Amino acid sequence: KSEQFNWDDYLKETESVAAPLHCFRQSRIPPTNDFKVGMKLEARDPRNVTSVCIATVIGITGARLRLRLDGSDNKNDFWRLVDSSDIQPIGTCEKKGGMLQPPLGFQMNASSWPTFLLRTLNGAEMAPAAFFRKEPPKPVPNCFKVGMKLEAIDRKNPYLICPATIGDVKGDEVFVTFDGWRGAFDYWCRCDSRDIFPVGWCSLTGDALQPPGNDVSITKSSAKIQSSPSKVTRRSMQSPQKSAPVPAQRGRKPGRGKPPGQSAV
Ligand code: MLY
Repeated sequence: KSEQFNWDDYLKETESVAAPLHCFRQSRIPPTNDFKVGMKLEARDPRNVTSVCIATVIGITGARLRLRLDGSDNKNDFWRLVDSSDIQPIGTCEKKGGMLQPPLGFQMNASSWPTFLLRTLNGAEMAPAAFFRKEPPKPVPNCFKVGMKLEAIDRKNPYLICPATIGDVKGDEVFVTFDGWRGAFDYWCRCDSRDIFPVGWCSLTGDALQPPGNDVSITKSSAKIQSSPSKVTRRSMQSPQKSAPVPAQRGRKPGRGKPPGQSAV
């Protein structure tokens, strides 16, 4: 029933261009993902970035892993690329003279951490070192331009990757705007963020790219397509009144993007 989102058509219909590959801190060919659910690794605690913790692979999605810190709850899962510098094989921390830390919100008494750690690692299936890929180099300088299209992680729903447009550029930062969502999910990030991908990324990794939302203020270029009714026109040119009864799972309040330096995480 719902037509498949197609970048080639969408770029034509919105008269826009894809941001060039070399703008992104992503490998030209997405890294292969050999990890399996249940494998353990070391990961930087996203809520306490000075800590390296034990994490378990809870899910696999494209070139990303869904991770959960051992000893933490199931409400703080996070996603990392297999070539992220936030993850490493078990043993790396110790080799570097560091100590594995309990995650923020460790569910047991802090004094039970050493025992918990031993039990967690005993007989654990550790992800082989060869599965971890080297992080690609930083692109220099920021070569994004306003209006360029990309695929971006929705930071409020980080399992989702969505069609997006560069809304602004300031120094090393870009303003990522989500097509069809009226600014509610937009954020500023560094141009070398690992959360943004070139057009076509999801189709290469096998991730499901979300279709654009229904809301009007999709992109500045949407005005151009008023004369040519098309798939995109239907999706993006509805009047606000018409698009008001959106499906429940899309019922977010419209909001404004944040100014630079306050990127929503
Ligand atoms: N359940 C979510 C879905 C919103 C997703 C928006 N992304 C795709 C930009 C919500 O309505 O909050």
